[in-house]
Amino acid sequence: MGSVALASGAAWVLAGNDTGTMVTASPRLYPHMWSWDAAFIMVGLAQLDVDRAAREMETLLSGQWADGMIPHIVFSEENGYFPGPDRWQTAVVCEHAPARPHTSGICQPPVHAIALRKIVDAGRRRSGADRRRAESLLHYSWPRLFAWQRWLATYRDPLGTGLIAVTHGWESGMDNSPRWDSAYAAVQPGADLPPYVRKDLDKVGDEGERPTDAEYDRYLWLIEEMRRVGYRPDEVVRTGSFLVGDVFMTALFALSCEVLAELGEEGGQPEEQIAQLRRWAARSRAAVLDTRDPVTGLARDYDVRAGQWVSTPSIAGFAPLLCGGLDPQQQAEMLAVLEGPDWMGHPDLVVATPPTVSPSSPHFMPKQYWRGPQWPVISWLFSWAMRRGGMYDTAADIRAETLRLVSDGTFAEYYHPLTGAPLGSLSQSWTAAVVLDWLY
Ligand code: 2M8
Repeated sequence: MGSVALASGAAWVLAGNDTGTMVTASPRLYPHMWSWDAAFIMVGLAQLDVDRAAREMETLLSGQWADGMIPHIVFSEENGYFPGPDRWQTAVVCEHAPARPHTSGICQPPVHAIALRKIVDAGRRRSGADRRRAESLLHYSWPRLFAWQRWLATYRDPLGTGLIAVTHGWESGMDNSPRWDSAYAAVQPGADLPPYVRKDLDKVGDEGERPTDAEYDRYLWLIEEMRRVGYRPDEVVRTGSFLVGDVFMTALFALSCEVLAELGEEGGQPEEQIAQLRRWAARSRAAVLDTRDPVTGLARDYDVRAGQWVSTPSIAGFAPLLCGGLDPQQQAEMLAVLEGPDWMGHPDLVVATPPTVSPSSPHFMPKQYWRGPQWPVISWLFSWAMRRGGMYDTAADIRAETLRLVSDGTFAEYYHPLTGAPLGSLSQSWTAAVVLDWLY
């Protein structure tokens, strides 16, 4: 499929998934708004329609909790996803959760400042109404995104080092990555876990592309623990069975603090808050660099409950390339590993983009969700951050190769790295959105 057809196909996917106030993450599997999906969707919408992109941000922020957390799901009126509002019961047990819209009670990676950057830039490139809309969105969103970053800095830095922790694998966005296997192994679902029925399995081509039932029991048990402490962020961190310093999330936190600080300078926001964002960014960037494995040089997660590093290699190992901070020599070395034969340069890959797990690793499962497939949205994120960090060649290569991967026009959630077959949900909004950004 050529670029023009691909761009129209991508716009068509976003229009098809648009309920009017939200573009759902996908038509059947994910009929709601997911926090980080929404940010990438805004990046795509900004190229098509600044006002529509701005409304997407407003919908997301309508679900923001009173304490600043942006929840990982803002629910639509659809009933096709489990766990839905009845299971989460956030507004029933937590005073910070909005009564409407219904939301989940955990968060996802903070990439929303990147979306705001994209909408503001798109508005400023145009004139009149678009520019005014973007400037007023900046004014409206900035304090809210500041509150979101502050929530993470306040509640999710259990070690006090700037390493941002997740309390559920879903918060990382990489649900069943082998990064979380050891931490999940220690989660014992209680005998009183209320029964449930999954709704995801009949919505993908092959059940083997989704997490297992044993994994789902743990996902649901962690939610049950949180519900029982009323989703109070300090209690969740103090008592939950799962607490891992997530190096990928931390890098995105640092990056977003910087981007938000820049937007704040342009938009005349309070100097003290801008300075605070820069302090958080510096601290978390340093925390990311401190996680590097002395042998492989790759960044690692830290299991706070077990008190140990998680050395399972995954795409998150390249987190320093997202937030910067490496010296030129170290950066060149890390890029060489990423582009080398264990990762993007692996001879069996159909396209040279980062797989979520190295094909050389014993953990690699080529069609299983976050255990090996290539995710166009992750490629976009690396490409965007690399351009920002001056790694132009790799950024351009990743863009070109991902566009080759998605040229089948299915806009799949993820792709089989060894065959290029589309996997998971088709017509996945964030895939379409990042393609649009690249083609405009
Ligand atoms: C996937 O996660 C959800 C749970 O949040 C699921 O499997 O039901 C992940 O890929 C996540 O990163 C993504 O935001 C979400 C919606 O696309 O789906």
